Amino acid sequence: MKKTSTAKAANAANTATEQLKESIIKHLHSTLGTDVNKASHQAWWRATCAAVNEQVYDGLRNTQRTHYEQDTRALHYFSLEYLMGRMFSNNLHNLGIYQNAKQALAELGLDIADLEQQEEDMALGNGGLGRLAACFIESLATLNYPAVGYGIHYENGLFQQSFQDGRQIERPDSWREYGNPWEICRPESVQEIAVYGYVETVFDLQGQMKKVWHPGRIIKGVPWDIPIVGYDGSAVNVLRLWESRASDFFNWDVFNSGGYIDAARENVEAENISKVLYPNDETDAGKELRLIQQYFFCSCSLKDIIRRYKRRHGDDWSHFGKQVVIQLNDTHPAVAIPELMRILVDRAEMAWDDAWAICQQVFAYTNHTLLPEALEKWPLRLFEKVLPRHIEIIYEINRRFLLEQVEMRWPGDDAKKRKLSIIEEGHEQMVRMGHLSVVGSFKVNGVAEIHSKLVKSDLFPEMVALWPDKFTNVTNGVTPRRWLKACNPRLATLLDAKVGDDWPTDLKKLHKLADFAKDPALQDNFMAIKQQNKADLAREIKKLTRIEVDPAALFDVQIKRLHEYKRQHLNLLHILALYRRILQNPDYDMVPRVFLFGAKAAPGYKLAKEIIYAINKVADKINHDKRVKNRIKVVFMPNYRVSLAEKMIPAADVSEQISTAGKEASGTGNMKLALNGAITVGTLDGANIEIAEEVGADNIAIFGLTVDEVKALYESGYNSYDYYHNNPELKAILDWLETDYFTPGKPGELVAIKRSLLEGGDPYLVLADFESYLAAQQKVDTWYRDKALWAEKAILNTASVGKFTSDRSIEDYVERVWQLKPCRIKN
Ligand code: GLG
Repeated sequence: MKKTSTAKAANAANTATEQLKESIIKHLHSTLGTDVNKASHQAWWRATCAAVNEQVYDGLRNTQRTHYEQDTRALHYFSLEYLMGRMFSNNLHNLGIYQNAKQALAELGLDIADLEQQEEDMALGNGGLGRLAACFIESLATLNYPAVGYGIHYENGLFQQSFQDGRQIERPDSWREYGNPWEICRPESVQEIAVYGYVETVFDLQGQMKKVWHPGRIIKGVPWDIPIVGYDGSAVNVLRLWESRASDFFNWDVFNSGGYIDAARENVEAENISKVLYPNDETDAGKELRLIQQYFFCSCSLKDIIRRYKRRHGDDWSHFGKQVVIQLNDTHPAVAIPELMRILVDRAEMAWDDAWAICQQVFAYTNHTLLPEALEKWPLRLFEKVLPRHIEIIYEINRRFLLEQVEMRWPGDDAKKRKLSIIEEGHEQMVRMGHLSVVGSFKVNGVAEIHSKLVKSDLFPEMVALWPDKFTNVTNGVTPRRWLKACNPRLATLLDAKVGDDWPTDLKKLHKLADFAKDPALQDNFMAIKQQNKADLAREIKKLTRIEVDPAALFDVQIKRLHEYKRQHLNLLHILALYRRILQNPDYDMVPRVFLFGAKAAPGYKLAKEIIYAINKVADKINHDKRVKNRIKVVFMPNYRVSLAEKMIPAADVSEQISTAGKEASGTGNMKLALNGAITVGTLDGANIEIAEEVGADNIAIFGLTVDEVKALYESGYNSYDYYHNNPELKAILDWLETDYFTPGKPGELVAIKRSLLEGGDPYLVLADFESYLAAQQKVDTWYRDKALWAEKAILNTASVGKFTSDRSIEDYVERVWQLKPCRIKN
């Protein structure tokens, strides 16, 4: 019985492989217009994508039809960023045809790994916020929730990074220069939006006052759809990204009056809107183009949602709030709130209160950071110029809020009004997008327990007093399909055998592994896989940097955007301490370590770039110093991005999560690394706290000040010089940076770091945490010497982090915010 069913399965797989092979060749001929004899890897890759798309599109049609027939309530995720990475292997895995494709390609004489490398990363995001959006839309499809992701179809994603003499060089990232096989242009769903101009007050025949906006410019939004394939043959949802173009209608006017050149110029200006992603992470851009980007995609998306709603409900708005929920990914899309009000009040001629009631059913807001420099504020003058009607609407939202909420609660308290007003007073008036988001949303969430608590206590305490039920937490998560199954196939296969193959959709199942954590056989298998992954990465390191590293060494990984609060320079100080100890004691006993960094610095963030430079210079010195005898290697991997993360994470032994407590809202790299069996060296910050709860204190190296201690230290007056003078090792290291030891003939080149830590006041308490950090690293060193002990800890990390699947995050959102129902897709 068993035998025949296995035979049947094998037959089915054979047929699937055969069909795929035929389809690939068909597409090589008819889509790519080339032949097996002369096709490049690029052509084979594209032909394979086209073959895969046949199945993707089936799912897409079925999903769209089912959603329409059942008139489902749907989530609309509004995000200025989606950090998708590559789609190829994920689509294959999620369709359940990875092995078939691998086999089909092998029979055609091709290695699937070579084809995977053909795809450019879709890097339409900066870091955690954009990658979270990507994980979420994948989980939504997997869990069969009706959902659309909305964003911008940037022509250039996050810049490509290289190093020249250790310094970061940025180059544009034209990811779709030769087209992208995963996207579908939908000219039938083009939208037009307006900006600039002026507002006229008119009176209708009944004497009713009306506001009429006469726009200064019309811009066309062209939608590109990226199908998002759920795991295990579930739904195929859509990520809809808007590209800006000059409006045909507008151009003709100028053209007819003889202004061909002017028309061409306006064309360029319109197209600039979706030209480039702002490369800032955790800082506010505050630029006119950025505001227009935000408004452009929000307005296009709202019109798209309304068009779809009207197809079913016509002008009856009474179901809108039941059918539509919009999640604002940070404040970036907050302008959607006044835009929906404008559409309802000015266009649909709805009474203000009715329109506001709808808004308050529709919007929810996720806060991703407490850093003041990231909280968006727009100069009122600029807002007025770009969106003259919206600023009036914001005034009215604010007037009612201050009158009906703030004044009722704190009568006569002008200080409260000043603090809570959406308009900030001062020498330049500003629109506070965080305030607007809270006032306009029915739910506000932070992204980890501690962060959500701080959002309430430190960021919006008065808003909490007004609306205690509005605030909630949803701890972030990551998709185990990409971040384990696809990126770490060796470990995935082991897990299939040990806990069953349904862990990708039920990550808590990994907990079964904990029972075998002490089993020498499992330990051997687990660590052998880690070893192979490290050997693969070592080859990649050699290829990218020409540096040779020993896969037997401990791989210590810090991968994330470069930012002072993330403290890559604390990591550097540890490296320098070890190096100095080796120079002072040639026999210094330490576990050989490879320190791996991956990070892009915002092009305008000077100190971040100095930190990259310093790490590269120190790396160069240490890697060539014979006295080190390979006990330390330092590698800064160029152009860190999703596809590089997929190679680094499976090979990590240690995960560096060392932000100043209270600064990292959650982190998600911490989750990916622990899931792949890395041991965290981390502060009690963001989701590290929850990771520590899950894996247990013995399986994580926690160090440093807590959030409360950080606050107390700031309040008592932190003086970093105290640490400098009291710790001779620390002092020696910082002084070292001032010499020309790492930059021969050019003393002082690395002094920026020392300056910021001393004269600069050390805003992120690097020196305060230095000693405790080194102690934690010493502990890790000791653990690593005991192979069985280390294996047990690594296994327990993988076993214990089931909570951090993005499926759980999505279920939390559904329950606490979105109130959606899953929808089974009919074939
Ligand atoms: C933020 C935070 C991260 C968080 C991510 C996703 O800094 O801590 O994990 O969003 O919520 N701006 C970010 O990347």
